[in-house]
Amino acid sequence: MSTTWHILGAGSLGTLWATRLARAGLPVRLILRDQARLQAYQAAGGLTLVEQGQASFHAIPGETLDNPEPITRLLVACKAYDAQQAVSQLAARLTPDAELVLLQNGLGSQDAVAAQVPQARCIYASSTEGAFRDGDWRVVFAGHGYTWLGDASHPTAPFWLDDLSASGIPHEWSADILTRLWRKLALNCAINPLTVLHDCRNGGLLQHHCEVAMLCVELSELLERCGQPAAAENLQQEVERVIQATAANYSSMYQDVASRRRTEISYLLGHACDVAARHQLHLPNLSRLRRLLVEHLQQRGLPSD
Ligand code: NAD
Ligand code: KPL
Repeated sequence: MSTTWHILGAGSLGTLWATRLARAGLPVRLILRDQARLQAYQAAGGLTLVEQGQASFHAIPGETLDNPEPITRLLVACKAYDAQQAVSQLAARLTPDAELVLLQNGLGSQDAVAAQVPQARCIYASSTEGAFRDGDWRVVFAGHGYTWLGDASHPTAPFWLDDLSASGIPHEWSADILTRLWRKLALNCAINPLTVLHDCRNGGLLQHHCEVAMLCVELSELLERCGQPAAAENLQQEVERVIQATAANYSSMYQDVASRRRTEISYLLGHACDVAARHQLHLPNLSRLRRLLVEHLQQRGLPSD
């Protein structure tokens, strides 16, 4: 009998995982915030996955955070700023051998979650898949990608990666997950805030080559200082490649600001600046970028943390 996948965070990525796992015949349960959300979900009867224009319906059972059933496998698919609090609400339900998969972008939230549940194994993930919701309980699979998973303190891959293979979720066990997360964080720091401040698509940054280059120099210095030299290798080249390859896209931070959603700034640029300060590293361009971004968010009445 397969272990049930509990999914915490019925948003874009959580429902993208839930529907694919359920489609493969695996047991899945969605954890909703409260009784009102559960009732709304039950009225819909399940989740709809839209993939290449084709919609499929999945009647996945739902429950609230305070359901008494124990949890052995938990996919945490909340935003970085919600993950710690959401997991704390479930801590008492985790079995002694519980395993958590943390899908949050950036860094900082994963360690906070792991400290909250020291008895559980926390597996960190970094994903380049893309999904968005086009209605309540509907998810559109927008960008095929890859998910790397790893556990910096325990190199053995869990046996349940087979569930991901069976579900068609492209993935790889990574021995250097922190390097991957730092590299993605650096890419996001070099691109996303500038797209917000210059009000442009990623490709618009081709007009701001020097600004991008100066950020890459400082980000590389930071990565080297905090023990991640591999994440610093050819960073500027990679940033330029991503800007070219995604020139027509708006960055995720740009989209958050445009839709007046809270950004994950504290786990991206904020985390980079905080770690630099801890290492007494003076990075003037990165600090200025953070200050300008915070001002920009505050002027628009958006949270700046
Ligand atoms: P989302 O906002 O669509 O979904 C998060 C969900 O968590 C929401 O439904 C929210 O209501 C729920 N939630 C928050 N607190 C909760 C609580 N206490 N109890 C129950 N539910 C709670 O976010 P998303 O786009 O799926 O992103 C999740 C994470 O994955 C982020 O860190 C994001 O950066 C990362 N990510 C997203 C994508 C993507 O394409 N969407 C791609 C790669 C990485
Ligand atoms: O991941 C991204 C994002 O928009 O969050 C890219 C496309 C790499 C830009 O930083």
